[in-house]
Amino acid sequence: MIRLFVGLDLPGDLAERLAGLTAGLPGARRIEPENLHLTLRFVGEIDEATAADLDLALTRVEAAPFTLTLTELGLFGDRHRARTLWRGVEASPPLRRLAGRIEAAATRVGLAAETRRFTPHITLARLDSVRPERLQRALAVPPPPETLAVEAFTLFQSHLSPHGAQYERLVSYPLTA
Ligand code: 2AM
Repeated sequence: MIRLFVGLDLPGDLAERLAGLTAGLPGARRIEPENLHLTLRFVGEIDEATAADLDLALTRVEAAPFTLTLTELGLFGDRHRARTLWRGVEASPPLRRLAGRIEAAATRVGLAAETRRFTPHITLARLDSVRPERLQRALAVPPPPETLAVEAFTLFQSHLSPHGAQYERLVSYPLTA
């Protein structure tokens, strides 16, 4: 079995700037710049044969390159406990289209359809029981504008460990006009 997801890799300089946004935040376990990414489709544990089928289906996904705009900082969690700090991404039509085609590829190879709404984001830090109000001041400052030129998408393998997950880039699928 192999734990996979499909996402967008980030250029190193952008990843460094994004990682810098969470420096010094209370209770934040920062994601290392080389692990930052945007998930388009979480796959989870699948067998090697299905992974090979998925790879083939992903090579057939067609989409033109496009540019993404990064948006605000935000939190997942609840009123009492923030769990994840992320930078949002504009859910533009080309991004939705690409995610939709990847979803279609995933269901074609027999994966269960994704039922959760697509909320594109780049997770920057995991938070240890931080009360959301402790982060309000940091989140109120708009982060510097950033864009991302999307010229490929990537199949990642997730390696879980007690020190946090490491994401290995397995295959890059170029977008062509
Ligand atoms: P997250 O950053 O919001 O946690 C690898 O785990 C990537 O897949 C992460 O970006 C994670 O999003 C995303 N993901 C989506 N659904 C997931 C799930 N059910 N379990 C683990 N990761 C998931």
